[in-house]
Parts: sequence; C-alpha cells; structure tokens
Amino acid sequence: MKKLTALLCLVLILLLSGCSALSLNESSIMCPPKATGNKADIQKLIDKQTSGDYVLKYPKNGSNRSSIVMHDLDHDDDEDAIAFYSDKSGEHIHALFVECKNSDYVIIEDVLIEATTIDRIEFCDLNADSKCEIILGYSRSTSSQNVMSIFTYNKDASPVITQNETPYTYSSLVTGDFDKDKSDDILLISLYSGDIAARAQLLVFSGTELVEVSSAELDSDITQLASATYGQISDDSYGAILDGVSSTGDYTTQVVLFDSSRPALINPLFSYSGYSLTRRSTQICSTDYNKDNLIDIPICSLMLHNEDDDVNTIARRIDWNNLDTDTYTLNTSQSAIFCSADGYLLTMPQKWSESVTARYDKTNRELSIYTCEYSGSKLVLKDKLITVKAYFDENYEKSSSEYTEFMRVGATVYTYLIGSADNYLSITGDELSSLFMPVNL
Ligand SMILES: [Ca+2]
Ligand SMILES: [Ca+2]
Ligand SMILES: [Ca+2]
Ligand SMILES: [Ca+2]
Repeated sequence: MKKLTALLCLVLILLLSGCSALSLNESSIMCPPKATGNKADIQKLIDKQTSGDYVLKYPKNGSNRSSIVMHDLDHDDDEDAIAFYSDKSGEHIHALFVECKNSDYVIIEDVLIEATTIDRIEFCDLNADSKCEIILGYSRSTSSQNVMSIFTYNKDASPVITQNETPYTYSSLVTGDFDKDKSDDILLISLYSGDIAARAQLLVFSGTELVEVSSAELDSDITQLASATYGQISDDSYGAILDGVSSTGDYTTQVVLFDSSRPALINPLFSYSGYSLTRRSTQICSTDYNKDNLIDIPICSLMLHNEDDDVNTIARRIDWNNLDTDTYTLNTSQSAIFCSADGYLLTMPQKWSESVTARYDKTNRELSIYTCEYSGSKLVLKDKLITVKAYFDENYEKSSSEYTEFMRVGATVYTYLIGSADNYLSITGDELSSLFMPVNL
C-alpha cells in the first residue's frame, strides 16, 4: 500500500583513489539550512559528476524507497544523503554518500557494492551510542536471498564510511528493540525455499559484529510477506508482526517476540494457538486499527447469516485482535464491517455487538445494516438501520438521489440513507462519518 517515491538520475566518474579532495571542491553545491534536505540539489551535484551512462537504483522494500535517501549521517541537524545507481555493466551498485558541510553538499564516499538490486536501507542504533548505523540489504543475480551490510559513519576515521558485509542472508528483515536493552536489533526472516528453512533469526550487536541470539520456526507454507513490521504487541511487549501469503493465496499472521524469561525467540500464534483463526482470503494486514498503539490482528468472518443464505450477499466482518502475551490468546479490541468491493471499513459501535448484520448488493453497490434476532435457530432480519451506497463520480447526481453524500475518495462518492424505523441501534450521518474508514486494496 505504500507508494514508491520517484526520483532522478546519476552516475559518478569513479575515482579509483576513492573520495579525493579534488572531487570535493569540484562537486560541492549549496545545501539548505537544517533538515529541509533537497533531493533536487543532490541530483545537481550528481549531474556534475556524471557522463550519462547510469541507471538509478531504488530500494524495493522498507521505509526508504527513493534512489536518493535523505538522512542526517553526522547528527549535526543538516540532512545528508545516500544515493544509489548502477553503471553500465550492471554488476555493481554505487552507494554515494553525500554530506552537507558548511552549507555545501559534498561527496564523502563512493562505495561500490557487488549487487544487482537494492532490497532496503534502514537506519537504527545497533550499539546504543545514540548514533545511527546504516543497514543496507541487497541481492545478486546469483541468488534470490538478500545479503546485508552494516555501514558506520565516523568523522574522525579514514574512510569516514566503513562497510561491513555480514555473513547473513534473508528474505525480509525487521528492525527494533526485541530484547529490551535499549539498542536496536535485527530480525531476519527467511521464507522456505529449497534448502532454506522458514525461520526468523534475532541478531544483536556484540562488540564489533552481529551475532545470532535465537531463532524461531516460521510457517513454511508462506511464499511471500504482504507486511512485516515492528510494533507494540501488548502493554510490555514489542515484536514483529508478519502478514504472510500462503501457497493458496490466503493471508495469515505470525507474531515473533523475544521471551526474555527463557530467553528465546518465539512465534506463539504459530506454535501454540490461534494461527488458523488468522487465516483469511481478504487481503488485509495487521495494523493499529483503533489507534491505541497496540497492533491489531484481523480475524475475518461473515456477518450473522443463515446457512442457506447466498454467501455473495453477506457482508464480511473483521474482528481486530490484540495478542495477550501471557496466555498467547487473541482478544478482540474492535470490530468492523468490511466492504472490499467499495473499499471501506465501517467500525461497529459497541451497541451493535451481536445485534446487527449486514448485506451487500454488488450490482447497486449498497451495504445495508439490519437489526436481527434469532427465532429458534433461524436468523431473522428486522429493521434496516442504514444503507451505505457508493457511486462512481460520473454517475452521481446529487439532486436526483435520496442518499446523502458524506465522503469522496478518488472517483468514488460515498452516500448514506438512514432507515425509517425508530431504533436505539440507529446511527446518524455524523456518526457514520466518524466510523467510516476508506481502505486502499
Ligand atoms: Ca548532517
Ligand atoms: Ca549506533
Ligand atoms: Ca536490543
Ligand atoms: Ca490497536
């Protein structure tokens, strides 16, 4: 769901001696004060160095997707930059480190990396010295696994930037403080592939190198990750939430935590309980849905219905769950009606609980919410509380519609019609607006 940030071009005439004083003088350009980094200015600097034969390289994953990544390398509050490009041969990638010095951008290091693709670049403090280390993941044409290097900046050293390629390979990685010692750690995720086992490995910085402290088994049926993030799981637990796609296309959620009492990395939903509950055909990922800082894990089901109802007309429900890290059970924090066809979630107010159901009319793009009750074993729909109807912008004529417009997202107009029955479960248009959340699928 994240959009790639587009950017620009470069090539550096490689000085075999590295970053010389000559190149610094010839290739400086004014940089803006403080952290208002300007990638266009970095590009101008790079243009000065290039002859035109180059291909920009964009990190494919992670939170920094630009070919020019702005970051304050030396912690002086002026933004510096790292730019990626490959030369004509395509066998190497240049990582060009640019620093803002005395209001000029200057090249401080051009590091040649044996790689064809950049996986990601992350900044985190692995050794708890309050200065960021740079994690760079990349792959070579000879392997589908990514390789990882750690770069460090030291203004008193020569070279200023040092690269340490680690012996570890991975499919994806997540950074964060898993063992609660105030330093960032790296969780490497390997998906099953031939002779590679599906597992997560926790790496911590010890002395001058990364060491594996523990590993945990992952579901070997996961063929790709839809989302892998570090976040708060419960009041005192942080970990990685992995939304994976199985070989059948279903989504599932695994949570990888470090249990310091053992001490060991664990994957409790997969190992102990609840994992099958998270299996879903909807492409929806874990997120902090109710904004209480705890990551919520979706469990998908159909709204209340009878067995012989047409399944295509029954709206879907998502229960958002927190993982209890004492019992490893899932507890619902919030429920919502999910209309994937029209791209929205409708948070269910507490009072609806088990007293409402919803039906979806695909042809007319109408989601109708009803009160309901059981007569014996038969579910009976009662009052229609509200209908949400989506229109394509060009088909919507405000004056001719009995529906009230309450939101526009892109080319879609969302409208509602309150049911005529006087029911305590009814909601107003304003309440609907506050419960409505468009989703990008
Ligand atoms: Ca700086
Ligand atoms: Ca550090
Ligand atoms: Ca740590
Ligand atoms: Ca939450």
